[in-house]
Amino acid sequence: MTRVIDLRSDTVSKPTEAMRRAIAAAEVGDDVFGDDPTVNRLEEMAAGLSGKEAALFVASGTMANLVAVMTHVRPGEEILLGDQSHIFNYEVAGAARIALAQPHALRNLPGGGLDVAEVEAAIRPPNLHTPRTTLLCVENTHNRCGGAAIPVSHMDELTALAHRNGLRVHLDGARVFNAGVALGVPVARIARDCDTVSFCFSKGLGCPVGSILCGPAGFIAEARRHRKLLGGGMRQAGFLAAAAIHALEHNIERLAGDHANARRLAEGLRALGPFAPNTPETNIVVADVLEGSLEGWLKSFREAGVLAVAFGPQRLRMVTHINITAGDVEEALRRIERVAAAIPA
Ligand code: TLP
Repeated sequence: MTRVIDLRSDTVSKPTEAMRRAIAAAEVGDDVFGDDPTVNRLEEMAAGLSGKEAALFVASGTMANLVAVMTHVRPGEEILLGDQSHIFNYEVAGAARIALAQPHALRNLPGGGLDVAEVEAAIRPPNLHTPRTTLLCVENTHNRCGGAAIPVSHMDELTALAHRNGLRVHLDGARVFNAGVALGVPVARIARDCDTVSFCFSKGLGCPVGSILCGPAGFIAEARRHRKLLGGGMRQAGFLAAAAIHALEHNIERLAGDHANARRLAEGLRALGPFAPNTPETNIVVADVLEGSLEGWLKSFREAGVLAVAFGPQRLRMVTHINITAGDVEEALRRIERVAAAIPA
């Protein structure tokens, strides 16, 4: 039986033996009572790493972003965000349906950022008729923009503009540790002027479950109420927090290897002809399909034991992660090459 090489997402990774031991050994308590020592330790660590006062452990990146938006805005206020952002495209319109915010999507630049003049023009001056613009959401790394790592200089431009105009800034940093490794700067520097930042343990960091929202202590206290409202108050969550602590201690530096694997994968795909991949800055490869149908390719890949996902009408995505070795990338490329050779020109 051929081993399946699963590149659908970094969310598919399974815990290492060492992480499983950390989970089994976790000291736990009821976190809704504030009694779980492992969750408390994780929240302190995450606050420290992101340069914020406090943090809140949540079930998912989607919950982190929703709780952030609910806590930042009052019903009827407007949030500015990229038209390629995860919050706008993939979170079941939670910001609109549950936080009652009006999302105003602005064109994402190819590198995942936003045009400063377009952001400025979108901020509404006070007027009886218009919604108040109160929040700017930024995503780094940027998933749909091929895992682009947004440089600190652009983060600073956007936060300065937002703050000059009285807006707050939330960073969806689901993969912000990939950004930190790619840019060679601490996560606290990337998020320095963002009011809040969320990041995921269940992606490149290799955990089974969990994300975290970091920000000022008062904000996090209110966010804790919103997490409870959403049904996200977990009890002996220390089992999950233990995995996250293990990941923060062991799985950050290794992300550079995932990035190298993604670059090699993109290079190999490009050499085949029918695909036009990005030049990955982090662990995400997106490739336009130039010949043949996307569905046809995905099916042939699957039959050859390589899993990828559709990421647009004629685009596929492959993501490297902790369970994918450099050898797996070479094997995936060999399988794809065989598939491509079998398809008549
Ligand atoms: N992204 C998933 C899918 O939903 C597309 C993936 O496989 O990449 N922010 C960003 C930037 C994300 O990429 C994701 C997940 C989330 C938030 C949401 O995280 P979860 O899946 O934990 O709710």
